[in-house]
Amino acid sequence: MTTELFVHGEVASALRDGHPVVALESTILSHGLPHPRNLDVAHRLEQVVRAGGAVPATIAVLDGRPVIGLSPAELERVCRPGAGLDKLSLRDLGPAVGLGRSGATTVAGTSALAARAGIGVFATGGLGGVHLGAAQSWDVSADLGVLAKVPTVVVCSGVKSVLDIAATLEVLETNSVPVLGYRTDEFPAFYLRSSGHPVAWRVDDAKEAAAVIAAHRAYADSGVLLTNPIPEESEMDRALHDRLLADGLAKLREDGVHGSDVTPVLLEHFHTASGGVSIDANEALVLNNAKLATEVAVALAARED
Ligand code: PSU
Ligand code: MN
Repeated sequence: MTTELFVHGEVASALRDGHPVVALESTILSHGLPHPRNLDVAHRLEQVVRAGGAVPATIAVLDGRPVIGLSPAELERVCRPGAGLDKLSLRDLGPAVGLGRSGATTVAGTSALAARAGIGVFATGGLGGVHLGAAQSWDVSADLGVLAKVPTVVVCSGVKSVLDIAATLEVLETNSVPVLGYRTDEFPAFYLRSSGHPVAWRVDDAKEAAAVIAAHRAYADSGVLLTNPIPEESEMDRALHDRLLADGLAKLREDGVHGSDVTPVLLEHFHTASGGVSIDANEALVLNNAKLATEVAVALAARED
């Protein structure tokens, strides 16, 4: 067994030369999007990062080895139906590596590995958060705890309204994680551009975001959350959204789903019950986040500090 990271050659040389690198997670591919769309999205995410002038590094654990920057064959493996990949949060990395397993990494798992590799900017779709009813279930995603202690920048479209958004924002505040709205004053709700909850800080371009991130680094070891609303033309109809949400929550209760299965089961419900509308929305927002993350990584690399 080795706990060493396997950093793909292209990623390693970019890091060595101070060129911008953007980390991408794999749970959204293996557990969040259906095949073969997931592979298409995986390729397009990497293309968006390259087109913006950075090197993409999709992250997963394969056969007990944390891989930073999946090869085309590895990307295909992660997206393959029935690949049997576990969903790996930070608590799962030790067991997966120690036992020689394979799994896709969540925001928590990806951020932790990316930071170890020296990659500070990471793009995803939605962040995990405080689940509705958490006062009883204690279901609070480890994504929040990792943002509290890992110096990462997570670019996402907020959290889904299947979560308790107000409580999620409180936990981020408690953990000294600045939440930035990109060209918005309101925290986005994934399929919808706004949750109705204000963000504390707003930035209007990547340069401003980079200035905030660089300054934050001087005072704190926590991460930064840069929230980017779904593009207007891809926003989901609110009535459809509300119906899917109510039905999805009822299904969770009926089927007794809990723990790490909650998010994948809800996503699957959204995808089938909307006839694919939610998949289009998901794809549009994650590509848009990869584009912004790339701009921020480029702006950070261009700074002198
Ligand atoms: N939200 C999404 N799509 C996703 C996830 C969240 O819209 O694919 C995934 C991410 O990998 C996130 C994880 O880090 O679910 C959070 O899961 P949990 O709530 O079990 O921590
Ligand atoms: Mn959970």
